[in-house]
Amino acid sequence: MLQQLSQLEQEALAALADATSAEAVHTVRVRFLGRRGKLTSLLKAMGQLPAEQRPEVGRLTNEVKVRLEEEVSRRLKAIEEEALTEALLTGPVDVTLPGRRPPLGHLHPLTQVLEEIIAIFTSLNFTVAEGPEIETDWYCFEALNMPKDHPARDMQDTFYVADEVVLRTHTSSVQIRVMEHHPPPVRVISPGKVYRCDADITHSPMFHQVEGLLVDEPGRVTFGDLKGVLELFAHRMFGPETAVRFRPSFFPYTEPSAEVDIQCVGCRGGGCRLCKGSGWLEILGSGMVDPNVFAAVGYDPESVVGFAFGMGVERIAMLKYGIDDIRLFFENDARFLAQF
Ligand code: 2NM
Repeated sequence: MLQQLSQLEQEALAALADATSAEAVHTVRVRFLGRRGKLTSLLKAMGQLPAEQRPEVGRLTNEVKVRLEEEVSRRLKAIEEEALTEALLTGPVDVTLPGRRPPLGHLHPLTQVLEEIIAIFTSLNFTVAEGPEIETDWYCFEALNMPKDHPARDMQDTFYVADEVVLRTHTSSVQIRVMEHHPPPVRVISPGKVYRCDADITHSPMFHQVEGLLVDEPGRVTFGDLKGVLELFAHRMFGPETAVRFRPSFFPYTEPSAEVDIQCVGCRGGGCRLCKGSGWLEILGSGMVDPNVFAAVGYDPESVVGFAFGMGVERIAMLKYGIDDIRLFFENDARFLAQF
């Protein structure tokens, strides 16, 4: 009887070891431990044993039963783990792949270019001034040598908030405010949003400008200083090998006035679609501040000299990165923005 019991245990353990699925384990369990299983039959046969042997055999049979139940649980657990590992390694999920990093944002390309422009001028000891985006006619036009009947006002397609109140068309208005409150010397740039009633692939009704102003005593500021500062700016922004030229122009608030061109970044001067065949790209406007502007802010036009300049941040960014449509900056398409 005891030998039969031991044989039965070995047989059951071997069958469990061979069982590779949960169903197979269950079949083995029923075969040995079920109500009509082999172990149960053996227990029933115990009735034929001499009474003094029964407790000992009963105890051993029970021990075998417990051991086999434990082995059944172990096998089921092992099979489940194997199946999971197999599923993870061969299924649609590759657990050996590195995790996905959450996407990190960064500054908007216009903010990056704006900060770069500001860094160049602050390195030359210009300070930064800001002012209101809603301006009076005086700060936006009148003080800048553009009286009501001045043809230059037609050049500005202005958003009117009320009679005499406008969305600023340039940040020169900030420099008028600076000069009103500070005697010379003045060395300031004014970055910020400006508004013009205009919209196509190179014009947005809202865009960003940086204007600059330097005022000092006569003899301490010349057109040569203007050229030096703006050439340095162009070289830092577009590379030291970039050719720069000054071309005569007109602005109501400067005399003489000049537009600054750089050698085309698309063709290096040979002529292409970007520069419309000229080999040059306009990057900003500039000039020596008109005495009428100094008079308007209460400076003595005879005892101060200054230069000023203004640029569009979008235009600089478009030229620097070869972007052909200004609207890309404002559509917030992450596929565009992520490139900068
Ligand atoms: C430009 C071109 C030339 C300019 C003038 C002034 C001020 F307030 F001092 F008169 N600020 N900015 C200026 C001069 C702006 O932008 C194309």
